[in-house]
Amino acid sequence: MTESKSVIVFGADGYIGWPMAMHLSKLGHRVTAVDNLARRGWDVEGGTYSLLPMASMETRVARWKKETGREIIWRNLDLCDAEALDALMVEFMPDAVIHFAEQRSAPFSMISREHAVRTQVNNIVGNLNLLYSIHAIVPECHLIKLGSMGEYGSPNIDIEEGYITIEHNGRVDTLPFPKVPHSFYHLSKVADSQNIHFASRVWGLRATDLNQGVVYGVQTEETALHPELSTRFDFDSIWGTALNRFCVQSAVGEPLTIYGKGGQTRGYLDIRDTMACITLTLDNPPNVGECRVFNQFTEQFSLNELASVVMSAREKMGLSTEIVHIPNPRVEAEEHYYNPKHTALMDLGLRPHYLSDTLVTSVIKIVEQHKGIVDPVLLQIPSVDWRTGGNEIWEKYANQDEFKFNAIRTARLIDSARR
Ligand code: NAD
Ligand code: USQ
Repeated sequence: MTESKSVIVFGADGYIGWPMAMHLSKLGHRVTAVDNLARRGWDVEGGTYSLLPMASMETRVARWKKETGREIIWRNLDLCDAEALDALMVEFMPDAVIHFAEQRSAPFSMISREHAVRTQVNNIVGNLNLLYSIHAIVPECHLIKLGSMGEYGSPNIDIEEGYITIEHNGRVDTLPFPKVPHSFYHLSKVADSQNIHFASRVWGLRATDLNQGVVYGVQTEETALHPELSTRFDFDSIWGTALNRFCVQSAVGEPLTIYGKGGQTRGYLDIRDTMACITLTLDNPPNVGECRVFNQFTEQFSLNELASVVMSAREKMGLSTEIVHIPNPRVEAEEHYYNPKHTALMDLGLRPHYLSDTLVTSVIKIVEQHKGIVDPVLLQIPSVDWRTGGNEIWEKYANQDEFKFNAIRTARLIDSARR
């Protein structure tokens, strides 16, 4: 291990944040775990829940101490509360902060105007507060921020790691890579990236923006120590990723719901590789004023390929699977070029796990053990449609003639533009 650092993990009650806090604690870092438990509230609000039981943060840190003798300090704090954040930074004077604390569901951000606003305010304000606190209190601190591969969208050119050198009208410059994101959630990440880049330029902040692909798996060395250390596993149509949903759908005998043609291609990585990538990033900080961008994923699959990987992993275990293509509730390219670079973390020493192995050795077994608590309604129906966001406004004004006229005209314009 390299030197022991003071590290704050923001979003430490979440799917990735909790295993990360334990992993860094095991490596000997002094870890403070911070979360405002917003995500547990959003679950209550929408009637969703984790397939694996989740202990409270108090129980988790107590169990961690019992199993390992190591301490993780737990704080309930909202990143949007600037005063509380400053006090926390003064108390712990972190060498590095790892920022997972955002609303991370694309469908959630597309439910309504209120959800889009809530997502962007929570994410953009929280991140901006953090930039100010680092600048004022711990200017040497390394910000490790979780962004998303979906910030780039699916352009018809190779995707570079954050920056692209462009020659235009005889002049050349290296600029942030152009971004055409998939949702209002992904757009919040683009805004974060711009704010981080700006803060590095003007204040000399040291930052790594990790454009992460879809993370899968629930078992790390640390979560496996005790059931109370387990992390969450989402499967509903708001929070569950396609891969998680495919694993649960097949376990309960439902077909895998591929939205549209299934050519949508994304980057994927095992949760153990997320731990490794972030640890490598922490051990190799950027220079003062440097805003590094790494594309953090290990394999890429189209949805059709993903479904085939799940199907053949289940076949190896003697289990059957069916697939169905349903109308796509999202607006996205269903057949597209996709070639993002992802060599920076490999160059730092990442040794990837592979999806086909992890499904057989862990995910499918764990899902089979817990499938009894699955509510089939949460599994099947994509309850959010990208095109109808704003329906609540329609409902409010539906009886006013002028509104009806404008809304119908707008809908027709959009429809003809799409054709
Ligand atoms: P998660 O929803 O499980 O965890 C996020 C945590 O942040 C939650 O516990 C939530 O309560 C907390 N949080 C949200 N807003 C907060 C605030 N204002 N103050 C304090 N805490 C707050 O999400 P996750 O899957 O663990 O993702 C972590 C990060 O990684 C997110 O930023 C997400 O966008 C990014 N990411 C995730 C994936 C993935 O596949 N899970 C892929 C790419 C990027
Ligand atoms: N999809 C299906 N069937 C389903 C669910 C989704 O076909 O039952 C499709 C979607 O239409 C989309 C693709 O699967 O084309 C990926 O969707 P997803 O829900 O698996 O993942 P996404 O919405 O992209 O979001 C997840 C995380 C998010 C993270 C992102 C990384 O929830 O936090 O930022 O993955 S990335 O995809 O690289 O942007």
